[in-house]
Amino acid sequence: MFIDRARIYVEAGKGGDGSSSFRREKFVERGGPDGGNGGKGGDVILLADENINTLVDFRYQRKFVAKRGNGGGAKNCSGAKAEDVIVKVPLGTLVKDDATGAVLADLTENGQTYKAAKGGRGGKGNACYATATNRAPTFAEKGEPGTATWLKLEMKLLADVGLVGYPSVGKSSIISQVSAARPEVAAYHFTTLTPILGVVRIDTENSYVMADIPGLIEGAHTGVGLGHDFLRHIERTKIILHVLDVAGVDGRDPIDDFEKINYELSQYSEKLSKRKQLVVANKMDVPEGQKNFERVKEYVEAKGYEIMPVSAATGEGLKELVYKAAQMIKEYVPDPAEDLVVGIEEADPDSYEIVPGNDTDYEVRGKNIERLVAMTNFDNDEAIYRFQLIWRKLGIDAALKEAGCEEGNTVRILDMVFEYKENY
Ligand SMILES: Nc1nc2c(ncn2[C@@H]2O[C@H](COP(=O)(O)OP(=O)(O)OP(=O)(O)O)[C@@H](O)[C@H]2O)c(=O)[nH]1
Ligand SMILES: [Mg+2]
Repeated sequence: MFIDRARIYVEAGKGGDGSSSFRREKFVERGGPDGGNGGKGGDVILLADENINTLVDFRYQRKFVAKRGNGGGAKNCSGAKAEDVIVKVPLGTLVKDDATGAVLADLTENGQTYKAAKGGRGGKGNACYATATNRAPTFAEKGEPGTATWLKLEMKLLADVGLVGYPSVGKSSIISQVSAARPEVAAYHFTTLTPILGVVRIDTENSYVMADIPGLIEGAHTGVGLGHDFLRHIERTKIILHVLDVAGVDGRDPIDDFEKINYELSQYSEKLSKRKQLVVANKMDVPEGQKNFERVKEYVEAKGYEIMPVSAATGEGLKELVYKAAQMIKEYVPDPAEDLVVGIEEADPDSYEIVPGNDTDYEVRGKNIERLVAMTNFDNDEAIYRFQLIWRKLGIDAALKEAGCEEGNTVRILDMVFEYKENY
């Protein structure tokens, strides 16, 4: 079975908690604070590796969780950073956000990496909080949570040439003649059910990859037949070989086929409809083929395409076809707009929103405020005091009031719920 999509879960490690500790020395009754910082949590990193060919392994393992950083210790000992988790993926893996579908990365080169989940920063030890006015802070910061998310991995076949056409026009016959690929060839429609790759070797320096995909029919772009999924496979090819049964063995008209397939391509994506096309008039060994060829050629050329007569049965014209395709691949100039990776714009981390809560009157959501809550030890008065300072700095008090929050209302931030007090 051909697997080219996977859904995986990545979770980075939480930062280690900072330590709260005081020096103990023989003749010093009360030493200064010496709690060390926690270590950073492990990242989850995707790594493009040319030795990986499919996404099939992700059927067996789909969760990748990095460890948390070690906690800080006494005597200013920092906790150790947790190891990163490296996930190897094939070249050509497109990484998407599972929820939004936004493209996060396009791993096309060997060794290219993408940080899929970011380990949390270690919490600061109490030694960090000593100031002139507070020489003995008792609180330490907790580690920052790591990020976690579901990702969609998609691997498109990195073929240079895609064969498209109606079922039974001879796509598989052609690829099996020009490459070592041996797809099944038969007189019934939809013989080919999964895309197949073949390497066309011209000489030691010149070779390219051809993709044979299942036949397309009307409505393919909406998913009719087997088309929908497979059109994806040729989205990135440099050229398309549009194969016609010029003999009309099936009783269809090659010109009609040509128009219908092009319509399907254009409906599937604008990109595909603009892709360079070479029309292949197959089955020239059949007398009907010879008869139809001039008419089809005239029509196709008038539309601005080149056409080549071949016969997969006798091998006639295939050599010319293979060279012509190689030349077109060389001339291919990628459209810079096509490979644009859409970055995700990060919201201002200090920003937050106040919304009605599910089980509370209000809920505050925002990156930094949530981080602050996760990293604060609410059992410690000093930590709470620091929390309140930042809280005020962010202006959340005023914003809550503006949103209509009144004395005694409940407010949630992550898993912390508190009662709102005015002028607190
Ligand atoms: N006479 C003749 N028959 C051919 C030629 N090429 C293919 N055929 C026959 O046409 C039929 C279909 O060929 P395939 O190569 O399986 O066609 P396909 O386009 O891959 O079809 P699907 O995979 O079903 O989309 C088979 O019976 C082939 O033997 C040719 O050049 N001449
Ligand atoms: Mg086939």
